[in-house]
Parts: sequence; structure tokens; C-alpha cells
Amino acid sequence: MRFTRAIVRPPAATFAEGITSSRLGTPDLALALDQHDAYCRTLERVGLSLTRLPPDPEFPDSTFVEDTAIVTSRGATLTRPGAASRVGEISSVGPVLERWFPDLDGIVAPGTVDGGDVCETGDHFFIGVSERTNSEGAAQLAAWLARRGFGSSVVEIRGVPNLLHLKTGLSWLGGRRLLAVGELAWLEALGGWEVVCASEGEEYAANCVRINDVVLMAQGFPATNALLGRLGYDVVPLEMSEFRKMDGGLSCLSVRW
Ligand code: CIR
Repeated sequence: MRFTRAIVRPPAATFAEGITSSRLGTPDLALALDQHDAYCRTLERVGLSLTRLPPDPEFPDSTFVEDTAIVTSRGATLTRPGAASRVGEISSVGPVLERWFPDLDGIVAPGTVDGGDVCETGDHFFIGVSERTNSEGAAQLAAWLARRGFGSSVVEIRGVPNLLHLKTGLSWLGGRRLLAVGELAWLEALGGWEVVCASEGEEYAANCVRINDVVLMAQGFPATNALLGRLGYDVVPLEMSEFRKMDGGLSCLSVRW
């Protein structure tokens, strides 16, 4: 499937008050806005029409819009984010998605799902059960996907170190190929897949996004970038330093379809 659209939302003035476990320091808002702008321009350059939501200072983590919705070629559902401070983010995303998906669904309590735990690989989805996505949420999503003819596998990632979401350490590169951090590479659920490992010390680069003919990857991870280059991908590096300080990866800054 070729991607044509994405939803994005710039960081708000309260961005630094969001949730983080990183010890990389306080993000610089002006720099984050510049990085976000470069990200958006790149999405446009690779062919996406963007819907830009206004910054929402009530929700410091709302720039990580990926966590609020799962969009597929056969319909969309809002999530129910697992962090209490983020649950309200969906109320402004819903009306926008309904323009394209009038039958928009939603994950309901007691289920929780963060979009960052949902890795699409064509007709199959990997759903991470994490500190944010619970088993009930994963089961609701799996059933929702099954009704649309998609398969799914649930992957337990609680206990995997330094992994907020499944996609923090796993990305689909197209076909039967995944990019993963070493801790995930040998998961039973990934059996039958070609798993390319992010280079040691470059785990942050495992959260990349294949959009049409390019792979967007965080800047500053030369070995993993070169590895994908050797595999024939056109890798576009993007500076993510300020989002990384808030535990955010490259994929979380957009909902794409
Ligand atoms: C959070 O903890 O929810 C945000 N500070 C970061 C969310 C990152 N989202 C993602 O990886 N999909």
C-alpha cells in the first residue's frame, strides 16, 4: 500500500512536562519545533498530504500523535492510551479521522492501547503488550483487525529493557523484513521473518518508518543507516534529539495511511 496522508501535531509550550524516563535533559522547545517542521516537510516531500492539528498545551505528550489511533487500509480505530495523562488526546483526533473514516471505532475500558505498540506489516499486525497496552486492549484490537481480515500476534514486551513501546524496537521495512533491536530479534512471534538488527549502541534507530520509497531514520546512527543503505533502501535521516528526550521516536510523530 502506498501512503498518501498523515496527521501531525507540533509540540506545545508544555512539551517538557510530558512523561519521560530518559536522562538526556530538558527538551528545547524551539529546537523541537524546528525538528518537527523538518519532519513534516520530509513527509510532504515523500508524497503525503498532511493534516496539521494545532498544538495542545493541555496534553504535553500530544505531539506523539501515533499513540492515539490505528489506521489501516480497511478502517480506523481510536486507541485508549495507557497513560492517564494522555487519555484525553483522542478527543481532538477523533473528529479529524472521521472525515476519512466515518465508521471510526474505539478501544474501550478496561482495554488500553498505545499506537506505538502496534506494528503493521501489510496484512499482519504485531501488537505489543507493554506498560501502556494491556492484554484486554490487545485482544480488542486483535478482534477488530480480524473482522477486517487482518491477522495479528500479541508480543509480550514487559520486562524487555528500555522499550516503552513495541515499535521503540521494531519497524517494518516492507515485504518479510523487519528492523529490530537485538532483544526482540529472537522472539518466537517473529519466526519466519527476516530480522535485520540495529547496530549495537544504535537501538534508537530501530524505530524508523518506511514510507513509500524511503525509510525515515533518526539522525546520528551511521552503522544502521549504512546497513539499510547496503540493503538497497533510500534512508533519509532526521534529527530527533528533542523528541528522544521525551522518550519519543520518529514513528510517534505521525499517524500515516
Ligand atoms: C509518553 O511517554 O507517552 C511520551 N513521552 C512518548 C510517547 C512515544 N510514543 C511512541 O513511541 N509511539
